[in-house]
Amino acid sequence: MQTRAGFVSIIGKPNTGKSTLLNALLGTKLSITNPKPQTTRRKILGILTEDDCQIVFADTPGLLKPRYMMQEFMMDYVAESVAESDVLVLVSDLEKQEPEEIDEKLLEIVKNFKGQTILVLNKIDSLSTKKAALPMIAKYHKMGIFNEIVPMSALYKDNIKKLIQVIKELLPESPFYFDSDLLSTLPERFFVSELIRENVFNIFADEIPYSTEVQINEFKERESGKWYISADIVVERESQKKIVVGTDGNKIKQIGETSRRMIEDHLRTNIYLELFVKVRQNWRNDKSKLKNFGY
Ligand SMILES: Nc1nc2c(ncn2[C@@H]2O[C@H](COP(=O)(O)OP(=O)(O)OP(=O)(O)O)[C@@H](O)[C@H]2O)c(=O)[nH]1
Ligand SMILES: [Mg+2]
Repeated sequence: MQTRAGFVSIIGKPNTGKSTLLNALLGTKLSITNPKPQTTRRKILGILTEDDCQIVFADTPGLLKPRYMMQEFMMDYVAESVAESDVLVLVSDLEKQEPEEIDEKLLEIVKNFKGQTILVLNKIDSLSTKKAALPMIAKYHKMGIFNEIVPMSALYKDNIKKLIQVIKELLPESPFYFDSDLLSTLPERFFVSELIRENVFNIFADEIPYSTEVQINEFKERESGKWYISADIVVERESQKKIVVGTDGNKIKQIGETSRRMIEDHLRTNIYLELFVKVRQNWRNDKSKLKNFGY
């Protein structure tokens, strides 16, 4: 059987719904999502395999102008992902109008891209009628830089099948790159650390989510059959550590409880989770600390 396969990068500004889209495409939660921008920090690979086709998606951090080193690393992931893609999916949010400058930068990436390009106009559910998306569709159609434009809602999976069909048709004929039962090439401990980080995003406002990284120390099966996971929640300053621990440890307890349930759901097994809060001064701007975190 002649098969199609290829690499597809999902790019766009922060908070446009890229990770929600990846999860909707795969029908499972792989990438963490949050109403706060800059949730995704790395390239999250997710593989969709059907009988005659394999689509290797990469969810990427939202495009921004870097203000510190971690954001520079984040933008490196975007560039690297785009460079190795056959198809680009640019996700734009119908709900918001965002700064012109970044728009230009994204359009520049699309214009310079050698492969096929799709514009996803996401969050159509937030418009009063679907027709309200027509002027946007017309505007981008006129630009002539997209092979396809797909208005949709990643959150409600509206038009998701159509998007998969469109991607399939743009993929080159090729053998599969990965085993057909593989969902991602990232290790389980990465997904576990992300679930804990998602809870930090859920629980804290302001700077804490942006100053936090999660590192898994141990991930092993005990004789009892229960998995033991120990992780560090790393912040940048002592004052932040106090906030994350909370009064009498109430916040860290809350993070532990919700994370444990989400990890158990994800791994489909019972776990014992131990969390520690650590301070690594100014880690977001420290190359060796970032490298140590795997950036
Ligand atoms: N109404 C609506 N909300 C959506 C839709 N898709 C995503 N969202 C919401 O938009 C917010 C951001 O979603 P994410 O998937 O985290 O966005 P992202 O583009 O990955 O964001 P970064 O990783 O920060 O760049 C979340 O609150 C989502 O629930 C949609 O189709 N409709
Ligand atoms: Mg994301």
